[in-house]
Amino acid sequence: MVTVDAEPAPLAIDLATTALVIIDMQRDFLEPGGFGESLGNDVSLLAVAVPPAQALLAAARQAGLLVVHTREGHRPDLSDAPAAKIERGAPSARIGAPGPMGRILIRGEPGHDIVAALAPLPGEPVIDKPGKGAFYATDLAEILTARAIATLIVCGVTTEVCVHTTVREANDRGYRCLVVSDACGSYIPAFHAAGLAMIVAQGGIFGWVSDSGRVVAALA
Ligand code: TIU
Repeated sequence: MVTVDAEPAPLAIDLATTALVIIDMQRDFLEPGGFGESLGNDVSLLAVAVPPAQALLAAARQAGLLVVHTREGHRPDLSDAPAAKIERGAPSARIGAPGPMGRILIRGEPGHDIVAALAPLPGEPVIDKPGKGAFYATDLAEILTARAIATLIVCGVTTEVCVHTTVREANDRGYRCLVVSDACGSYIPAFHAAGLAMIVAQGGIFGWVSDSGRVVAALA
């Protein structure tokens, strides 16, 4: 057991039943020419989350935690992409349209890859998800159950979209969620702050929030 300094209160975690879940640190969100930019965002705003996520990933691997990576994306034939999701945005920049990193948000394309700094190691599960939440239409729950995971340390992009949706899903499934603030990022700084505030409000209605320095210190 280790105790992580966090808001709204310190969190005691058993490393044997804790997983690090890194959400969607993909070129499609972090680099120009991908899905994030096609939505009208300044993708450079997410780069700040990479070094803290790298430190967290190294500490988690050193501590022997299960490390799970997720990627948002769709099948090349778009059969798992709802029309309501595809239709949004300019036709030339929609999901499936060609871009400088391949077809936007499509599995197997360069843009769908996780950024090199956070590349998964062989044996680390990579969850391909069609939605914002990592539990929807994936086998994440089965993977966590098989390892008796009870606590999730969560980081990635974007704070208020895929990180938040995943934390909400996980909270309802009974997981303790510890969100690592500086290892998350958003295109909209006010939403990053609000997303984190929502997690810890009301006594920690969705979970706990800490930062990479405090989590790495606890894992060491
Ligand atoms: N648009 C946005 O902020 N996020 C997404 O579409 N997906 C994720 O957060 N991964």
